Amino acid sequence: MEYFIEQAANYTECLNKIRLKYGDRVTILNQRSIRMGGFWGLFAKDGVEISGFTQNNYAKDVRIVSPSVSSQSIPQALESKKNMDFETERKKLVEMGTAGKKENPTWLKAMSDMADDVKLIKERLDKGGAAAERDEHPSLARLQEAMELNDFSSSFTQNIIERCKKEISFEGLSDYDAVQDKALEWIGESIRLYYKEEKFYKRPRIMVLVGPTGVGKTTTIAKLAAIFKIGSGNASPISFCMITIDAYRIGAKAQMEVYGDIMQVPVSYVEDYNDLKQAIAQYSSDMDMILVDTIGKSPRKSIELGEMKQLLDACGPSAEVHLALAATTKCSDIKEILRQFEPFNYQSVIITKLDETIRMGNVISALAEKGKLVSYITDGQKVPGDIQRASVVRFLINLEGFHVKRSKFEKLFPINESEQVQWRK
Ligand SMILES: Nc1nc2c(ncn2[C@@H]2O[C@H](COP(=O)(O)OP(=O)(O)OP(=O)(O)O)[C@@H](O)[C@H]2O)c(=O)[nH]1
Ligand SMILES: [Mg+2]
Repeated sequence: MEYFIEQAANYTECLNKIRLKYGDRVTILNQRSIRMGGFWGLFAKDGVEISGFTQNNYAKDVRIVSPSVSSQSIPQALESKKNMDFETERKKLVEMGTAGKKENPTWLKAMSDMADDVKLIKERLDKGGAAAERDEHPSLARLQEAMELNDFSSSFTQNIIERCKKEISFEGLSDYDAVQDKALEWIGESIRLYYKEEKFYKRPRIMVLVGPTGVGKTTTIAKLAAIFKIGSGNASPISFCMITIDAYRIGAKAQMEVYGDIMQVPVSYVEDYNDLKQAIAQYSSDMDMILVDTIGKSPRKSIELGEMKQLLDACGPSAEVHLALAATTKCSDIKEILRQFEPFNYQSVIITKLDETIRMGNVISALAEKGKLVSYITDGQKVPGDIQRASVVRFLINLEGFHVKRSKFEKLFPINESEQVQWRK
């Protein structure tokens, strides 16, 4: 009996290689995906490694029995396999082979247990052990972990990791600080901000907020109203009104009335397309801006969303639609909401409830993958205080486990001063 380890580009090729060298009477102990060649996962190619032993007495066909490492965790198992003393293993197998007559129940039980272990290891590797097995550079493994901690999607994370491999030299990778700075720069570049110069707005500027139930649309409308009432940055205060089509829900009218009273601005309630058209026509002559709050509909109710879309058509084609989204939503749900609200032709996304999460990777990944722009972020229940113009740095500093050099990133991603919200004390 002879122990062997063979590598090839794929499983079939590897098996052929083994058959050619050792014939058909071999027992396969283990197979695993590997990266062949290169350093630390750089320039390496995917491949397969099969280990086993030639077996003259028992095996008729190629078959899988077991490695003896399965009671360990996957990283431990992989590590101990890497460090395996093959000579000792070989001796163990020889002993098992000679002592292990087919009729020996202890031997058969051991073989059956080991086969179960192999199955377990394979399942675990299929689920996620593969990443641990890839033999990534320690800095890249650390970066990947940090990104996973922040709920970045796996495709977004992989893009960043691959970019590091392509664009950072081997020596460069050993400086983790520099690697995470580069990664932050690329993450920052993926965040696209919505910004439109004042001169491009048609008067009256109509701003509509749509979005799922309870994300903070009405509260955000009130916060925006406060910004326009007070004036932000260099912009002077403007005249505006609020319209809501959320007149039926218990408390909705009262909520809007309270904000209207605080802000001393007119509030209108509309029920259908004609009402809305009439209200807009009425306000158009003396208002600089009209803020339209909508009913929170679950993105799953596409028929109701369709009705709302028809109603909002009354605002005309120049109306600016913003989609409000809670930062606490998971990445796949954000992508689904972005898709469901597509018929509204929203120009930007407003991220609400930033204060309720420490993870921003979900939002950043989903917006980048769907190519969406972000205009405002809100981070608390206080009206008017908790709202800001979206900025790349604001997203970056929210990331857990990254050290963000604020001044460096503020230079890289400057904030347009005139657009900043400046609250008067
Ligand atoms: N923590 C936190 N809470 C917020 C934020 N914005 C809104 N809220 C709270 O979220 C809850 C729902 O806010 P609304 O403004 O009524 O949400 P909505 O989207 O208008 O809800 P519907 O009209 O029912 O769809 C309220 O309790 C708000 O105070 C925020 O940025 N952070
Ligand atoms: Mg509301």
